[in-house]
Amino acid sequence: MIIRTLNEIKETEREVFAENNNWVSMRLLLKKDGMGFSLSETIIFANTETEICYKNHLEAVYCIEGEGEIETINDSKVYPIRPGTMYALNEHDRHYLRAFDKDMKLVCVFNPPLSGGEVHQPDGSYVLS
Ligand code: 9YT
Repeated sequence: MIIRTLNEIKETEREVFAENNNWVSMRLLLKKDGMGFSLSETIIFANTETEICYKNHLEAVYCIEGEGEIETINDSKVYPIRPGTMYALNEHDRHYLRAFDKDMKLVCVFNPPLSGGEVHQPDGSYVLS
């Protein structure tokens, strides 16, 4: 059994900030934990826009606090994100993720799992490792 709290992983290698400071990800489960997926609590900071395209991963995201939106770049469709909303990037969808005027708190699952220190590359993806 693995038991882990946010308090324990704060200020460790499992607390990862975006290079542009748009978000912080608390990586509760990583590849080395052997679950076959990773699990993060991510704060998307208020009034930010992040371009993302996880070409090497599938990600499911569940919003528990704050409000924002996703805009898919291929077709310019906009989807509101608020507590209780889940989105799954099952087509490796390129998108903008925007948080409105409060921080947005998200629970994020990646398959394959993240290894640790991933931050977005210029194309919005994470390296597969
Ligand atoms: C929603 C999203 O992908 N945000 C970026 C951080 C990511 N959730 C992560 O690395 O945990």
